[in-house]
Amino acid sequence: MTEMHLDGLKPWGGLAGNPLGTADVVVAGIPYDGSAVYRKGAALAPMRIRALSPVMPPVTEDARSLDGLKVHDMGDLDAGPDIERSWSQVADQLAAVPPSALLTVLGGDHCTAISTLAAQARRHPDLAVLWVDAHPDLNDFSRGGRWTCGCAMRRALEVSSIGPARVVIAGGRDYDPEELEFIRARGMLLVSASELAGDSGSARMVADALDGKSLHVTFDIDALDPAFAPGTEIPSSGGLSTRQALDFLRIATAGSKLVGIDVVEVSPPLDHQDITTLAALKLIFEFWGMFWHGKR
Ligand SMILES: [Mn+2]
Repeated sequence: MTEMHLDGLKPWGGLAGNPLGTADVVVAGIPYDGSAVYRKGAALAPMRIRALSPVMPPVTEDARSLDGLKVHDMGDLDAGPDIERSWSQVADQLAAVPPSALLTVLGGDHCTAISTLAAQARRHPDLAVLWVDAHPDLNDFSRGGRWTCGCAMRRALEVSSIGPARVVIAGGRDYDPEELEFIRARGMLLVSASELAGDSGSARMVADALDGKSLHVTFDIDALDPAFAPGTEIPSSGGLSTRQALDFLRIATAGSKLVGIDVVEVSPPLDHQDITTLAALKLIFEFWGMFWHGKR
């Protein structure tokens, strides 16, 4: 692979380096992929995302500056070899971030969201969640265990006490029958990748469901089509373009108070010329723009 020249450029578009107490955005990595059953590699994502973060200009795609946005990067949090044992310690560290800051977590496989959502539920008791993913991850038991990726949301809801009705799933296209059962029985809103690709009506329906709520977005990069994000544990065809995902996020979160995002399942060893890492960075910077400009 040809390495990128980043001489003279600073991490996170030059926005980082502020103290935790005054930061508008706090970044943390969870370099863990012990729950990935198909292919590993997501543990290397925080390092790669950080390494390439200097290429991002502190300006959003709609030509608005992120100047003044204070970012603090607290580094990586150690989940050890087994998230079933470590999720609460990781959650404690994230929960200590002042609630006024937008939390930005770099996974890890999707089971790192168990810690992230547990922390967010403590920081924001009225939390709603937008789960953007090709898969709902709602199995009680999947592919040999209860703490595998196919169970990530099921475990996260259990340990965080977030009610399923407070979660919207978007971008879905691969389901286990048990998951659909759970979604129907709990009255969850599921908007498929096909519906999102169709027109903006389904994005506005999601916006209605999330209106006025403190919102955390957990973004599994496999929500994007493999053409746009090939470096992931289990690519799923028929997904969103990065363009569709950004437009969806903008519409769906317009009426919410944004409190955090985690981007998971980026797997640098499976990537091609960093396409997937750069897609993750684009999502993060545009989300920061939605947060920053939405506050003003
Ligand atoms: Mn997932």
